[in-house]
Amino acid sequence: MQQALSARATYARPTSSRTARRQRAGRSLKVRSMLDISFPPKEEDTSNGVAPKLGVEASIEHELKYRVSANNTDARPVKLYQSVAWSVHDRLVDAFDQTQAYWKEKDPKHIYYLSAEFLMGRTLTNAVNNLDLGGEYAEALKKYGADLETVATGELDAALGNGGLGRLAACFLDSMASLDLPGWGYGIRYRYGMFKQGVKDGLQVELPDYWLDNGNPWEIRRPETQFKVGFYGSLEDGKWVPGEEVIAEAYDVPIPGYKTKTCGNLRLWDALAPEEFDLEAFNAGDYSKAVEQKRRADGITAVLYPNDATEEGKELRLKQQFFFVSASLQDTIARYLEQHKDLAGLPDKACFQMNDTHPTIAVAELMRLLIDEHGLSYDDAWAITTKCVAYTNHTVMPEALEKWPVRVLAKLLPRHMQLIEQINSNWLDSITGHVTAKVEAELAASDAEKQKKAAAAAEERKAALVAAEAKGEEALAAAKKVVSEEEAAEEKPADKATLVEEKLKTYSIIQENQWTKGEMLVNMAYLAVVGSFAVNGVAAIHSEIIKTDIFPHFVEIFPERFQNKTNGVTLRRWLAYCNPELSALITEALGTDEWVRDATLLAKLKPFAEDAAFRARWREVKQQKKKALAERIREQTGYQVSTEPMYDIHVKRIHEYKRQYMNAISLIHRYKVLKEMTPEQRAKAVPRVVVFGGKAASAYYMAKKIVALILSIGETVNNDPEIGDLLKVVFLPNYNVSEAELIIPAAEISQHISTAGTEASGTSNMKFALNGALIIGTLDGANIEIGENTGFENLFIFGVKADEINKLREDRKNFSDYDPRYTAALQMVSSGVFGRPEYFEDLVASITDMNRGNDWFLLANDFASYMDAQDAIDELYRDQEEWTRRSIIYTASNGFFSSDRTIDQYAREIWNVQPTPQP
Ligand code: NBG
Repeated sequence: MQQALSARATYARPTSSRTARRQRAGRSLKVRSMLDISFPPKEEDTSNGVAPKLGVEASIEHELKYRVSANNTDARPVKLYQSVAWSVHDRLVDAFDQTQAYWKEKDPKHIYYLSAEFLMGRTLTNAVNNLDLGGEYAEALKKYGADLETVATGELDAALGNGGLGRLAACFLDSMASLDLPGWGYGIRYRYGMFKQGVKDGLQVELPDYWLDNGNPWEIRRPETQFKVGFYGSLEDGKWVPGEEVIAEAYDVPIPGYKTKTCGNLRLWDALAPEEFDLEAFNAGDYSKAVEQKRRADGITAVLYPNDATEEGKELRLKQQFFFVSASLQDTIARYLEQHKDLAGLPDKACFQMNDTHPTIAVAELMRLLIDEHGLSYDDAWAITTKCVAYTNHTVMPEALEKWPVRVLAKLLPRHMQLIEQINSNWLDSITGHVTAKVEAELAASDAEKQKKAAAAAEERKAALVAAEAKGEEALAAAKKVVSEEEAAEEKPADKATLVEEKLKTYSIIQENQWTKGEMLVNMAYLAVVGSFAVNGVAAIHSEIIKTDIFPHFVEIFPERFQNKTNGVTLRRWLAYCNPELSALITEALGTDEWVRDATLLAKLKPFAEDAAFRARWREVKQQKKKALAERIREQTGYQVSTEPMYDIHVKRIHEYKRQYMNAISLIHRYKVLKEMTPEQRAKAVPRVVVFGGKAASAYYMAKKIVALILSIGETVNNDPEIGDLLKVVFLPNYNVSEAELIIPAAEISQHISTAGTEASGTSNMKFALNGALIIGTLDGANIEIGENTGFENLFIFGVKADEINKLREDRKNFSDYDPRYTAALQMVSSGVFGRPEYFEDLVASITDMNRGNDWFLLANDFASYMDAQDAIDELYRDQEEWTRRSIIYTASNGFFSSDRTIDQYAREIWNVQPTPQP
């Protein structure tokens, strides 16, 4: 049947041939193309132009001449990059084919990581080093007067993700392959990735990201692996007849493990029209109809997360989710059935990890495939589904916990809506006993209380009547009236059935929209919890919060389902490769580079923190990285920044909960203080370069204003001759993985200052810590575990705690304790010190005017303690020896946050997937 794994690569997207068209229109889409059998046996295969047996140097030359068509003497950087990349590609394909063939033979259980996002960044450096070819490539490139680092900058980032969630998925793939775990990622091949962020007239602008423009040497197109995915339509005799169909076509991205033969896979789906071009319509002059199908298919894989503020946007996003989930499940089932007779054993061979709620339609789609396509009974299908599917929650922010209107789901996926109704009704039936018992217990408790009260009231009334009787008939009549009114008003015993019904609603997967009466919603997180065998949060505190605040009633029913898996990052990309200088120093100190694989070895660095000579070398490296960042800042913004000041970094998606705004306000205060200082005082001040980076979602009104405010502060401060090098405020546009690789090693202090209880984990905090940046942060997400590992005394912790938040929010309207520094800074914004006061009006009001915003993220509450922490930072920075000592302690203490550790835990405690290395 399917030959995807052994088939050789196809590089360009071919113009649609008649064969291909017929193939796509055909009923069975799992077509083995004629091409598969015409390949020569593997040993003689030179069909890619280059046999990987060619040495590195020869293969680069070959690619340069034949694939990239550049003359090697005038090889421009991008062309050189392309040739190098293609030569690495060929080596990857070999590793890939061998691994996949081996796994096919051994047939181990696989993990399939379903994710709408994979924020891969660049591939070249990672691939070369994981394949352990760094030395050979460096040598070969000498001929061109180039080094790998420079050549690597010719690559465009694969930005198929928004932020931490997508980058985590990418780190996980690296760790899965490095630990020899049979696993694939599954996602969408977005043609334009995420938008590119530019700055124009002091505002963020969004530009399309044409990341595929120069071709993509890291993917292998699989025209022989296609699946039909349906949408809309109706149910006829219980069977779904879709009203629209597209074809999902696979692209494989090999994922090389670190110094192992194992090469995993990320399979991304592209959408094709069954009939790309309607010649009849074209000939009849209807040109737009002629390409209508293609246009619609293209829309599905065009961009990551289209704005979902409109109904159309919502539908498109759900369409994307279903598209990749359906193709991925069909694909795994097809591969499974190549080797197994019936689907009962699927849970022994496949686990689907749902990365947040985006892929949770998988629960319904797996049910549909098992029942409608493979003839299983509902109960058998449910037993299989709930053994195969696991769910990771990545957020407690209500707006990111997806809820699809029943209306939208029923229109787009009528059969799935029907299945979800059935799943929900079975679920509610299964817990009615539990809920009834709960209601009865509550009633019993409140009844005893009520009976006591009722008896006392009855006694009082009796006494009143007796007293009134003594006063005469009139008084008695009046008293009787009062008594009968009181008795009528007395609380009726609650109706148990109604109470049970009300309570059941809180467990229901389908719920009424609390803001729009009558609108019914499918709560995807609830569907995920009910359909999964394991549910996990991504940091210790977050896993507790999801148990107490998000799913408490589900915890009652299946407490064993809930787990924690604290996030991690790959030390390959985030230390070894992005900071080779520091890595060399670590390796020298430890006498081995084994720490790249076994991060616990970093702990052995601790004694070096006490060694002054080592500290000096540590500082030298930091200085070198600061220099590189300063250069980047100049290129990108035109600002010249010195490398002497403290480098203070705040990079992540722009969000009110992440509180870049609070940092901005603190900088206004810092500016004000510096302005008010005498020259003597200024000479003693601790200078800082403060770097922000991050994208604001295109429709996020406040976030865009926050970006504008930071840019405006920079504009004023950086051009103020009185301030000079004492303070620079820089907004580096288009923060992405490659920028992060440059920024993080240069950081001396990094900010992770979300309102406690809002940041599920954070992962950049781990990267900064491993690169020896100190942390200023709240007791939120993984900051807490970083504090536990590093020693809280080495962090700058401030702010209210997660368990105080609800109360403080309730009290916001009465809040009056505004810090004068906060008020004065905001006053400067309102009075136009940074320009455009009207533009910033709403932003200021959002944290000062309880009628217009309500400071939901508690900036006012935390500001004073934030400033104290900032003062402590300045103070410590004066003592460079102590600062460096701590920096080393950070790197030494945080090996725990290697994604190898995280993935090992997932593999053992959730997936039950075993390492399967090749001999
Ligand atoms: C993000 C959280 C981060 C966390 C990453 C990875 C979403 C929905 N969640 O705190 O905000 O580090 O997931 O787990 O993007």
